[in-house]
Amino acid sequence: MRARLAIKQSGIKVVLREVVLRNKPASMLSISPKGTVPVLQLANGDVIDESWDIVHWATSEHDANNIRGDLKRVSEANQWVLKNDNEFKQHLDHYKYADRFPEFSAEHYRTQAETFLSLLNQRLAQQAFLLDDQPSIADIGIFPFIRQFAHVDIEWFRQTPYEHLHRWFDYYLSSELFTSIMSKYPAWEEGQDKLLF
Ligand SMILES: N[C@@H](CCC(=O)N[C@@H](CS)C(=O)NCC(=O)O)C(=O)O
Repeated sequence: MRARLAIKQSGIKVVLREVVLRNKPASMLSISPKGTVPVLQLANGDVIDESWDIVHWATSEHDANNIRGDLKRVSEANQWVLKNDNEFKQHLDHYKYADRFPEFSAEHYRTQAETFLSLLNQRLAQQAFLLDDQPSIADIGIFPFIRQFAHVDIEWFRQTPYEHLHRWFDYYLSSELFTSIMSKYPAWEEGQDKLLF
């Protein structure tokens, strides 16, 4: 989702092939054997198969909405996303799939994840977005994970005291950007007409 958000924001057009994970196309596995999505193949044949790398590629190529900024901003965004991907994501997965991790309760995993929520909330109490008062790659890099977390138990999430995080979350949830990337596409099949995203 962060790759789609970044590509949309950048203004670049790519050809989209919707993948159903239980039926990964051989052509995808041949260029990225690790078998995760998203995968982006460039015109020169190079392959980028990490979502955050795709965010960097798209916003470096073209940054129609100026969400990338200078090196200092990029480096700060990297630190936030590293924290998200290395720490929060694990707690999120445990919370979301708590039945697969029965050593502890879902509430336990949720409490662990809350450390990150609280950090985001503190930051968002001081400014509109994660890096400053302008949207950045950090915001679109992290929003999809907060959305996943919130939807495990949206009523619980809504009654938490993280009011600044709620405001930021609602901003992205109701944004045209988010709506524009949520369209459903049919699974790609060999011979299908090219679909521009
Ligand atoms: N670190 C990778 C993680 C990608 C990832 O795990 N994607 C999931 C879908 S959201 C996936 O493709 N899983 C493979 C599967 O379920 O077979 C990235 O950010 O691109």
